[in-house]
Amino acid sequence: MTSAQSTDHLLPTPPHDPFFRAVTAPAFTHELLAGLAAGRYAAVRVPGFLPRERCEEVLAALKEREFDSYGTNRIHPPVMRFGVGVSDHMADGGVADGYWKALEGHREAWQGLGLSFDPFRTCREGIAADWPPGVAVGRRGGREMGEGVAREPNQGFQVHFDDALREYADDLLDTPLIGQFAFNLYLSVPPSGGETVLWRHRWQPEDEAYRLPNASYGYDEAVVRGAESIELTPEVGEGLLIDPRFFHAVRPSRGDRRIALGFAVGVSASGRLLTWA
Ligand SMILES: O=C(O)CCC(=O)C(=O)O
Ligand SMILES: [Fe+2]
Repeated sequence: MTSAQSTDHLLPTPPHDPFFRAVTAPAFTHELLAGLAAGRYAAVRVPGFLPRERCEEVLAALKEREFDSYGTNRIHPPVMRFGVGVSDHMADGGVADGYWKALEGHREAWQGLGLSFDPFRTCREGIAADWPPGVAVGRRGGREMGEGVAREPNQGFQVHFDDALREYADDLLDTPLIGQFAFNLYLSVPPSGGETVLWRHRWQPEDEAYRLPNASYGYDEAVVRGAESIELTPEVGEGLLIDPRFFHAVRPSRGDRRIALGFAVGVSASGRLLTWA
């Protein structure tokens, strides 16, 4: 036996934070949402959150349509999407007028799919089914924000975090938020790759040294070096809520499209959940 083999079992196990974990459950319960907001969990997964027939209906309709690409300077490698997200319409720390105009086209495009149900409403209401303060689409200046987008990051998402408090100069929504989640519902997943990775690292000022060039949303992966991580392989129909202030990434897909419905979820001071995209 070589000395390497004989001492393998003596290698120190890296320390683990018991609160940095993904829980899998049959539904998004009050305890799980409160725990995610409080920092007791990093992610909550609900397999079969949207029944398979419903996933297939939305996927079949989306597959007939052309997806657009996100602004390719900021989002590189390109991510395809169907629908409008506010991140493409940020201007001077606020939201450009073009967002509201683009949302009109977005609503027409989603209505044009002719679905038998509203997938964003179904997801939103499913998340809040055991959350008495309820859920609504967030508003800005009295106007309703976008409900969600279908995103296709076949070449992955760079390491990044999402935090509306840091991304916008003032409150993004009319109601200030005391917590934030990111929601994804997977409609199509590749046979390999496409994992969502979360790191136990939140943004700190020194991290700006790792920001990728050209006003990218992403950071060099060295920014999370040494941090504990969780890798999640999405399943069709799964609903996932994460704490998006942890740095996260999506790995490139191989073999099939990776398409997810997504929106941001804020927790308002009254406890009401407010979504936007
Ligand atoms: O597609 C995913 O699994 C995560 C995408 C992401 O970055 C987010 O939802 O904030
Ligand atoms: Fe993200």
